[in-house]
Amino acid sequence: MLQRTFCIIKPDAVERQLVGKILADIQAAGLKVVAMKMIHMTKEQAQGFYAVHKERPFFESLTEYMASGPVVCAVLEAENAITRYRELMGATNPAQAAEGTLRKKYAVSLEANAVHGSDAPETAAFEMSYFFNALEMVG
Ligand code: IDP
Ligand code: MG
Repeated sequence: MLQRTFCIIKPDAVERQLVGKILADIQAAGLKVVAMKMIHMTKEQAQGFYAVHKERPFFESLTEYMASGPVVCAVLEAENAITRYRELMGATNPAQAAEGTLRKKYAVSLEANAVHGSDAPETAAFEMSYFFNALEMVG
């Protein structure tokens, strides 16, 4: 099933000039970029994006971090894009991420873990529409 998923290259990775490397890995894995932009979120925008986590103890720190610098948002398209991109990202905690995954290669901590990816079709739909309108997605 041709599917779309939502990706963020997080502030720590943008700061360390890893955008090109991460996009190269994403494309090498067969995921096609169909929308992309760089933004610097406000704290409120980060809180809205991560609203699903608002009761979690790390919510305050996470949203502060996501608003701490620019990020690159993208929509990726492929067969089974959601699962494939989650596999490419690796485990949330880079200490547990498998060899070759984006988080193993590029993350610095559990919070500053380089990349975001949607975890299900419903979250992918919400996340894409949070940052992109239909005119901004090609194909
Ligand atoms: P995911 O990004 O792998 O889907 P989630 O559980 O959805 O992981 O958590 C969202 C983000 O919140 C993580 O990517 C990470 O940046 C941060 N995070 C998750 N758990 C913790 C924690 O225990 N401490 C600090 N930050 C966390
Ligand atoms: Mg998640």
